[in-house]
Amino acid sequence: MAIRFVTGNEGKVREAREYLEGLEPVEQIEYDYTEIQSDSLGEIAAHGAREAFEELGSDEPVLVDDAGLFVDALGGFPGPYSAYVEDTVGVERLWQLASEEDNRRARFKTVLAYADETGIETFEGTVAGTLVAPRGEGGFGYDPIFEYNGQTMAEMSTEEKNAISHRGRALAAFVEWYADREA
Ligand code: ITT
Ligand code: NA
Repeated sequence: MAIRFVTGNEGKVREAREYLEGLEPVEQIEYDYTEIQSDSLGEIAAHGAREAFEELGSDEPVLVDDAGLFVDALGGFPGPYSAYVEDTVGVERLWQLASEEDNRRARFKTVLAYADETGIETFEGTVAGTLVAPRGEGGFGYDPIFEYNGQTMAEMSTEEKNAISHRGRALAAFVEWYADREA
């Protein structure tokens, strides 16, 4: 059965489609679920998935992805506020802020929440990397400033990014659970 990925972000959809190819079709749905105020990406995603599944009707499962970039030297900023910071100050200026620090380590984290008529499950993925001056044309969001193993995520193909990224790891946990459940 098709999975409805509730997001306005086409980059997330591209990555999920690539990862879930051959398992289930992924359909993008734009539905403005309530993003509750919380420090926990898991709570935000689970709440959103439950609401979307209930409000959208039909028994097709839904997937919600709540992600954030956590900069070590900035106390985890922008974290759950990453979308807001990207829209306001932008990626380039976040890099400028981080470049003033000796410690340029950062983590990307995502929580996928899957909801169907039996309930909600969440899957988490994290990747640690280093912030650098922007490089690369691929990916989306903060990818040009996030380096892993010498390459920014914007320099990777979707497949390469999925192999190491927070989202790829969360998708791997999802697929493991999903395949077990179907068996
Ligand atoms: P939704 O409609 O799914 O909420 P969004 O882009 O608003 O889409 P989030 O609320 O999860 O997504 O915000 C996360 C922020 O982090 C946002 O600025 C994204 O562009 C960025 N982001 C998320 N995943 C990323 C990734 O894999 N690489 C780079 N930036 C990412
Ligand atoms: Na969002």
